[in-house]
Amino acid sequence: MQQQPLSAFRINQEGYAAGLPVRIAFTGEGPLCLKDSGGQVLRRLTPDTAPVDPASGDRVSLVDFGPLPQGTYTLEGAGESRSFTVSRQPWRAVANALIKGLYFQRCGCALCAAHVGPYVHPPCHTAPAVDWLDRTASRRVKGGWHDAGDYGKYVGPGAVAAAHLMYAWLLFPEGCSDDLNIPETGSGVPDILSEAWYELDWLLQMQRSDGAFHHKLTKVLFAPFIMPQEDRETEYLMPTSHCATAAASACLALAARVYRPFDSVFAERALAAARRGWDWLQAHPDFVPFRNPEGVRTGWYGERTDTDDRFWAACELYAATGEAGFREEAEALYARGQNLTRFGWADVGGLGALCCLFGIGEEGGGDILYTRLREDFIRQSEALLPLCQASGYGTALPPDGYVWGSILPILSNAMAMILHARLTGRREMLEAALLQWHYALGLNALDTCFITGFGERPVLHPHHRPSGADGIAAPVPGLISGGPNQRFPYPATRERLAPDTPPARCFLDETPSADTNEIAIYWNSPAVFVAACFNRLQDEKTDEQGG
Ligand code: 9MR
Ligand code: ZN
Repeated sequence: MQQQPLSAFRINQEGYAAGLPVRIAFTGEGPLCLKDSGGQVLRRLTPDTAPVDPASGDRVSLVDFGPLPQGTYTLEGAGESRSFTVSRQPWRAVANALIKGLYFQRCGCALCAAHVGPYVHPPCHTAPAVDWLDRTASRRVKGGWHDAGDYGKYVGPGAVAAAHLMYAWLLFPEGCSDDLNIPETGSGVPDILSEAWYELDWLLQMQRSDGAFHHKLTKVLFAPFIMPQEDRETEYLMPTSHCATAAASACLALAARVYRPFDSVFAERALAAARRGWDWLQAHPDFVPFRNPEGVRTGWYGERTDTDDRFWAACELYAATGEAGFREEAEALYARGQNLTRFGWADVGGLGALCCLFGIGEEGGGDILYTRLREDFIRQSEALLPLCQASGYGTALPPDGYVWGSILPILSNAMAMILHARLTGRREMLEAALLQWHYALGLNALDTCFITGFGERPVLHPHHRPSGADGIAAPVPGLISGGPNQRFPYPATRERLAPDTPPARCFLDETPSADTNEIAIYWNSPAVFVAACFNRLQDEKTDEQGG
């Protein structure tokens, strides 16, 4: 599969929604025009000479055509043309696929043709897991999602990913469709919650009898590029950690709230586990960072502090129980200073804010956890707008922000802007968030759709073991690539990129490039949140337009 050359027009390759502004980027010179399907010129303009965008090195103009009626349109300029469509439901399929992407990551069960077409495999990783610190102890740990391109399963990242799904459903239920064709479809539980449950059930099994959570369930080394059922070396329950325990407790307390209407027994189990996790944290106040044991080379997921994780846990436990003790803990942790706009595996202050603002609310949160926190959140997220404005493509990332998995800060910032817009009604915040969704789907320096199976120029060779080993040319669909990374590229990636490659172009659509082109559950999950938001909004707007 050969990619076409980069176009001077960068667009959302899955199209645009009627009712939401159509924005495109133009890297060419001279005039451009927009034509309708009959060839009639609707708009003609000559962008000012654009300054060089520091992240990409491109001279790029962002053009805003405003909302357009449904139809097919053609852009012409710089000697080329490119078409896009505007429709009522442009992102429904991709939003579904992003959730379904997590289904493809399910461990311990067979993936059958009825649900995954050609991407079948028998159950994987079914042997008992051995306790790293007590090799005589072993037990079967079932389920969970493979973390990323590897087959490891990590508690903190898994908890964050499941939380993104639960919050997507809590805030935008209409944006999460219920026809994913997973085994649970039609069960009465929304599909997105059934998918999250698969991870939550695994999380519960990762708790040790004293309440702490194992940091991860992995092997000593990453597997070669083989199918998961062929990966038969021993999986270990690695030592416990503060961050894993706090994140799992937060996530399970949230689950208690979310699943209560569907399965009260499960909700109670989740809450009891969250409480035991919290009690362990209280009994072990001094943070100890997780380190990979000697010889272990699988993912580290190291963090410098657990204050944000504890803050999130205290908020969720308060939201789930209403107990004053949790509220006081959350207030005290908040007083120590929290970044409220981050939603990634390492920084979860944003999830605490999400809980306070939309789960606890004004009455329960009072002066500190609602009024003050809300002001603080609005102030912190305000800073994201100038970040977008400073970027040629409107991307919510500074030029030096292209780290491993740059899609995470981009989508995490989109989440913060969406919440900001929901609190204040500020349209420009929502439109800036929408640009991040467009980025993921092709409006970027690479003219690449970062979601497998979608767009005209999709990622074709993600660093993903099943995609590499299944003998099928097309990668597993619905997985989002980590994207450009200028920080610590692997020597092999570095060799393939010119030394002066601008940050937003440090990307290789090649299987070995884990540092730029891996996929991960916690990159799919914020994309699900953002997709659910825009899947919903455009419905409302098109209805207004009669659309
Ligand atoms: O997402 C992680 C990224 O933030 C780190 O910079 C990178 C290097 O430590 O690791 C990433 O996580 C990987 C994990 O360690 C193992 N599974 C694959 C993950 C995605 O690349
Ligand atoms: Zn597996």
